[in-house]
Amino acid sequence: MRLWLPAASSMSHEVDYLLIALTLIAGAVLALVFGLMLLFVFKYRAGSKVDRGALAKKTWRLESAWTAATLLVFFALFIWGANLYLRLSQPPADALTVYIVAKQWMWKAEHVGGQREINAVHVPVGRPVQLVMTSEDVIHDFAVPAFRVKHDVLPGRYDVLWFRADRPGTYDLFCTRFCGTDHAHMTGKIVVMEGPQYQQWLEQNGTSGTLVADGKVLFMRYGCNGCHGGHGTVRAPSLNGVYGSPVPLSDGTTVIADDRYLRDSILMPRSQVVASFAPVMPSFAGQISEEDLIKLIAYIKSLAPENHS
Ligand code: HEC
Ligand SMILES: [Cu+2]
Repeated sequence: MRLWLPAASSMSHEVDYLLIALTLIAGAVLALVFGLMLLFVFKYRAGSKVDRGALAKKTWRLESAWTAATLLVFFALFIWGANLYLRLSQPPADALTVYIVAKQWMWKAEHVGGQREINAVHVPVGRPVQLVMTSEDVIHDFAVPAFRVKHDVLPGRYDVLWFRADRPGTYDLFCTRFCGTDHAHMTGKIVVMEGPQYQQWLEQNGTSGTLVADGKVLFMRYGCNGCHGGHGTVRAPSLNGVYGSPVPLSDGTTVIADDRYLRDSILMPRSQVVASFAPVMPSFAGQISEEDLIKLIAYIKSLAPENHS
């Protein structure tokens, strides 16, 4: 029997250290409090012959010293935990994107090259991978214990989780949010491969169209190019180079155009209107499936910045 989970990602040891430290400190506090309590219960039990006379004097020095010490220890733990949490929630800029669509009761994965799989995700070793995830029905939760990562997957929005797998192998994927009758069977495998094998896998599973190529077709089919093509009658912002760049909005704020922003722009255009444009873009909510959305977004991401020469 294995007592400790395999550790297969760049963050797994750090998460383990934090967990061990928290357990040890909580254990020490528990032992101290309960130890003293039991000691006094025994020592001052009814009828025992001990001096109950002179009560110890309260000293402010002692009071403030132990209060400050406790505060410091727990504050240090907070900083440690918050720092790790923030790094776990910030995918590196060079991360490879894989799209995940959850539904009762399966995981669908789509790679940028158009490769699709169900209840499995193939990733290369040693490279940061970010999963852009959404659900077609209820709330699910993507959890890979060997990587020490888990994240809720919600309908109607994108949630991002990232990891860097450091050891080739096959690792369990679980849904850890109770999501209906077959929740317990909503499992899968993360297959971590060496670079060359991964390339081979990509080639063998390549389909006719990449996400970008399919997205381009959809961009025409849904009539996006009528406004965003640059020669329509409606004035709409050019989408070239928009991904990853700051977008000034009509309410005076600025957002960085990430996957989430692009998604919201298509489904809820009124929620974030680009500064100096009229809010005339129709909402496509309910008309575009999650899989088509992924393709449209992949296509928009592929549009290179314009040359302002
Ligand atoms: C009727 C014209 C029209 C159509 C059709 C249209 N859009 Fe738009 N779109 C606009 C306008 C105008 C804006 C700027 C105002 C706003 O943000 O709502 C915009 C904004 C956007 C933005 C944000 C751009 C930025 O610079 O931040 C994205 C992304 C986008 N549209 C994608 C699409 C996609 C994908 C489609 C097709 C599914 C589409 N649009 C269809 C008019 C249109
Ligand atoms: Cu689930």
